[in-house]
Parts: sequence; structure tokens; C-alpha cells
Amino acid sequence: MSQLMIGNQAVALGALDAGVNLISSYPGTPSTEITEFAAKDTTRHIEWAPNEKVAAEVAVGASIGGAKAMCCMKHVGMNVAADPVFTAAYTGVRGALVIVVADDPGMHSSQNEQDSRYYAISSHIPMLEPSDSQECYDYCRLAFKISHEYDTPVFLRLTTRIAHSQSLVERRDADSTDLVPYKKETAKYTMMPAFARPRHDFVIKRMARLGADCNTSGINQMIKGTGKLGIICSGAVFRYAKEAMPEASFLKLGMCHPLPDELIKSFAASVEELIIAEELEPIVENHVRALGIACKGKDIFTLQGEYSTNMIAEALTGKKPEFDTVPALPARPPVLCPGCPHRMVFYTLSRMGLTVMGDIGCYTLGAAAPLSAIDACVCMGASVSMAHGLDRSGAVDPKRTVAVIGDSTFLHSGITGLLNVVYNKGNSTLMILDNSITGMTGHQQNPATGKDVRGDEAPAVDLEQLCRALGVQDVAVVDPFNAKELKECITRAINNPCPSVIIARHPCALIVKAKTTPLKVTDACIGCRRCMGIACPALRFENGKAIVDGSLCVGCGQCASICPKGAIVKQ
Ligand SMILES: Cc1ncc(C[n+]2csc(CCOP(=O)(O)OP(=O)(O)O)c2C)c(N)n1
Repeated sequence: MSQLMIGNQAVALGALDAGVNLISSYPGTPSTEITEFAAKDTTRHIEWAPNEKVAAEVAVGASIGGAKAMCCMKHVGMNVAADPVFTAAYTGVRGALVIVVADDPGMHSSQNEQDSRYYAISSHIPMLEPSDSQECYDYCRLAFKISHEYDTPVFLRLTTRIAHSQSLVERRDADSTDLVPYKKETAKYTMMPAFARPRHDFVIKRMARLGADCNTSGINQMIKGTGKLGIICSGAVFRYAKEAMPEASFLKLGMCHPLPDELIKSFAASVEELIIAEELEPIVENHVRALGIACKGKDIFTLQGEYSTNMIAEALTGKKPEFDTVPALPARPPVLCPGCPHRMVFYTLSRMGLTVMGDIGCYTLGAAAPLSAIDACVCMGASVSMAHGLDRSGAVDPKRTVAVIGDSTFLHSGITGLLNVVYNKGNSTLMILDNSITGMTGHQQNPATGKDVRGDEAPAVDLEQLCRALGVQDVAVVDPFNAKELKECITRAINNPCPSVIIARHPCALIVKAKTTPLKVTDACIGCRRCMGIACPALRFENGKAIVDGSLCVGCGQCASICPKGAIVKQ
């Protein structure tokens, strides 16, 4: 029986039905739900790793052991995992290894729009790309098969639209979870120059074999149209293009690396005009041109954002499509939730006029007005290293600079930055905003929360002791709801001529289970608007006075603590 499900659930079921033994991942939108869905099956080993490099290494180890292993991440996670993955291309696998990478064209929840297909090309790893949930399921199973048969890791590339939209999935009989018995093969799995050179040779021959086989394996499909217009595409773009130009011929690529040269040549010869429609980079287009085939691609399509049926129809016909129906919706910029403990930190930093190196998490929203507290934010873990660089460059006064990072992000890649500050005699101040969860990606556990991927008890790292062990002598813990103490703590730390860590600890508003009473504004309000400066969605200003929206307010009292007239009180 078919079931309606999102692509991520289909990938999880595909892995389980392929007989996966182990999944190790780090959360990242739009890939997170794969591991969460899979973890519902308690018969397999499934875990959250502290970062993508560790996740990939765990999966590589398992696959060398003879297991079917998988790891999942968002596109920027591949930057972190790249080191083990590139060399795992050389070692190959004993069992199987599937690496799911979810790209985010349009940056729905990412800091850039990188195209993971380049990773497949440069690491010499084959990459499959599904175009709906059924293919997410089928291709995931196929990826395990290809991995074992060709002795290679295999990428499964998703995009946000495929990961998060729903279509029907029919499951098939499951494969066994039996392990391939382990065998010591030092020269295959120990990559030092003398052993790696023959493996590089193997990799090149393996890719040539895959490149030849993908012309006939059925993963890439030719769909005949009138023969006038031919479109080469994959993933979500195939669905848009098929709807926009139903008469066209299609070469639908299920494998986006390596590309099927013979199929491309015969497809090109069968149509009058060849179009390459692909989101992000002109990868297929460049390949087709290198084959000496004329085509149109990025000369009519953009490098940026998500494509759509209408956008493709307009680019190919020059006319605005009649079936354009979706009205422009009002913008809804993301905001920190009511009761979010990060709010007071940014209000305080902003009022103190400090230079703030930010990091990736819910707390990146501290950059938005009216908090406007963050000066820069680049990637996970960068805040503390950037603050050190800024301090050491002499460009700013270290006494006026702090770095902020979340608990999950600190454990992901902030630890080494802090170690660097200590080692190189810096005196940065790092604030770890410990809300006891990985909030941004939807509440995943991490090594500091005391729970594992299934919510079962796990050892919790002690952040204070960890920072002390790295050599930070000035470590303080403060509740950010206590505005006075928070400010005193920051003032002391930035004036301290040594590295300081402030752990601002208060649980995420969405995991606090206690019943709360909303606040209200009394007649004592003088309309000074100070409370509006904390950017709480539960507060608005009307007719010269602040108003609390009781349906949103969680009664955290952060606004009350800064009201000069004590006009915000419990109901
Ligand atoms: C390399 C990389 N992996 C994953 C992500 C997705 N991601 C964004 S923020 C974040 C963690 C946020 O958790 P935390 O640091 O605890 O802060 P919170 O959101 O709870 O405030 C993750 C996993 C990313 N942006 N980059």
C-alpha cells in the first residue's frame, strides 16, 4: 500500500529497508528528519554525532567493518565532513556507505547556496538525485547497492523541495541486515602514499566503469516528446520543467555524477534545441558543452534560488504563464520566540555597544533590528576564532569584543577555537548561550543535554569543566533572565586580561513545560518604548502604550525587568 510522506521520511525508510546497520548524522535543515525518522526503529544503531566530520568518520568505520552505514547532513555540513569523505573515496567500503547531502537553493535556512554536486565531482564519488519521495526511497536503496557493488561511498543529493514535500511511496521487501564479515586489508584501508597511489588508480577506473554503466542502467531516463525541444534536468527541476513544457522531450538524470555521455549525445541528436535546466551551478551545462554540444542553460536561467514551473515556462516561452496563481505573501521575518533566553543577552550586548562575533543558531537572530547586536556571522564555530582574529589584528579593542555561540555549536566546532585563544595568549570573551538543546534545527539532543537521539539518558558533558580543561581560568555561569547580573558578568569578563567564558544558561522557551501566566501592562506605562527594544513578538505598541498579547506571552518577565516604571506585571 502506498503512503504519503516527505522525501526525508522516504530516505529513512529506504535506508531501513536496504538493511542499514548504522546511521550517524549531525542535524541541519533540510536533512534533519531523516535521522529522526530512522531512529524510531530501535533495532539499528542510530546516533547524533557532535559534527558532520565525526558522523562521516563513524559511518566510514562501520562500512569498513562490513556494515551498511549512512550519514546525513545539510550542504554546509559537507564542508566539515570533506576530509574523511574524500579519502573514503579511495578506501572504498566493505559493507556500504551512503552519504546524504541536502542542498538548500533559495537559502530557506542556510547561510549560502553551495552546490554539492561539485563535491561528487572533486571526490570522485557517484551521486544520485531523486525527484520525488518514491525516488527518495528507491534511490536510497539503490545507493546502498551501488556502494557495495562498486566498492565506493555514494552520495544521495536532496534539495529542500524534495526533502520536505510529500508524495506517495510504495515500499518493497526489505534486504537483510547481515554484516559482511570483517577482514583485515591494510593496504586497502590505510591511506598513506604507497597504499593510496594504487587506490587512486582504482578510483579512476571505478568512475570510468560507473560512467559507462549509467548510460544503460536505467537510472537516467529518456522521455520522448515532439522532438522540438529537449530538456536535460534532475530532481525538483524535472517536475517543474515537465509541468511547464509537457510536449518537450526529457533526459531525466537520476545520477548527476558521473554523467551519461552516450545518452546525452543521442538525446541531443534527437531534438532540435537543447536546454539544460538546473538549479545553482551550471554543472551539467558545462559538461554538455565540453562534449561539443550546443545548448542553452545559464544564459536563460539564474544561478540563484529555487526554480519553479512558472519561472521555467517564462524562460522558455518568453511569456508570463497563465497558470500563475500564488499571490505574493507578506514577508514574515523570523524572530526569537517569546520567552527565548537569548533575547536579554543581545539586548544587553547591544546597549553596551560591544562588537559581537556571532555564530549559527537561533541566536543569529540577535543580528536583526531592533536588537542589532551582531557584527558578523560566517559559519558554525567561527565566532570565537573570529573574535580572536579581530582582537589580535588590533582593529578593535578586545575589551569591547565578545563572541557568542550556542551549546550545540560550541560542541560542534567551537571547542578548538577556544583552545586556540588560550594557546595563543588571547583574551577574548566567549558567551556560550546554553539553552540545553539544538534549538534552530528543531530540538535535537547534543552531548551537553544528557539525552541521545531517542531521548534516552546519555552522559552530559560539563561545559564549565570542559572550558577549564581547555585552559580558561575565568569561567562564569549566569541566568540571562537576571539582566543585572548578566551585565555585571559581561563587564567583568571583558575587562579581565585573560580568556573568559560566560555560560548564559536558561532552557529554550519551547522545552520549558511549566505552565505560565501572561503579563499585562498597567497604567503606569509612560510609552517610553524601552520594552520594544527586546523584540518580543508578544509585545506591541498602540496609542502611545505597550500592550502584551496574552496569547503569545509566556510570562518570562524579560520585558518587565527593563521597564523603568515597573508597568509590566503578572496578570
Ligand atoms: C556545518 C553546519 N551544520 C549544521 C548546520 C545547521 N545548524 C544551524 S544552527 C545549528 C545548531 C544550533 O544549535 P545551538 O548552537 O545549540 O543554538 P540554538 O539554536 O539552540 O540557539 C545547526 C545544527 C549548519 N548551519 N552548519
